[in-house]
Amino acid sequence: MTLTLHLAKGTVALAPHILLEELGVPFDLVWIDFRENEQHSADYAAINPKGRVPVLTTPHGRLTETAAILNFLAASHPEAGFWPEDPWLRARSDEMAVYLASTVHVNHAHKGRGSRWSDDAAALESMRAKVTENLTANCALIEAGLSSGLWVLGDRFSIADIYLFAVSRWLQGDGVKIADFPRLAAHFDAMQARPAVQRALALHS
Ligand SMILES: N[C@@H](CCC(=O)N[C@@H](CS)C(=O)NCC(=O)O)C(=O)O
Repeated sequence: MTLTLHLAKGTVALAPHILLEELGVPFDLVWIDFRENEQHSADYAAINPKGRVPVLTTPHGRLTETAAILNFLAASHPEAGFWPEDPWLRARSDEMAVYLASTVHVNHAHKGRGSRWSDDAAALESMRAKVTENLTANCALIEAGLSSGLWVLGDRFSIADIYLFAVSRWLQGDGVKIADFPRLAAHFDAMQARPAVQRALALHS
């Protein structure tokens, strides 16, 4: 049984897609059409009751949550070295992943997915109004954390870089100028230059 990734364009599911390309393992893609709200269809609920992407179907079963999927894939292919064995480096990679999942992604969602938190039009507008400010503050912290080298772990490429890139692609649309964060901008450019990233991106335009 090969791996199957359920994904949608412009989403965080780009991260596991890139990792599958980086690893060079066989995989299938199943695209979910957000314009048709397919993520909330009954058929998709049978695949992921959370109504979100990504989902990775593996020989063990289905897995949700970007960080868990990245960890699983990277740990299943230790030869690639994308999730270091060293406990400190592994924790630093997780530190970035957890920050992206729990804080940055959630701040981004306040622009287009505010109805998760409120039905009140004024509250939705108020949430949207904070998005650029919140993400700018998040980027300042990430920028400071990139001080030891090009990658999140300094000179070592890891799954944290893939995750950071997928989230960084939202910045422009959220009103954040990545050029104001030179290390983050250099990270973005370096990611875009990777052949595996280009192969994945070609399907997301
Ligand atoms: N915590 C989840 C969040 C996944 C998530 O929110 N994905 C978004 C796309 S970026 C989604 O599927 N949204 C669909 C919706 O809210 O209807 C993860 O990190 O994988």
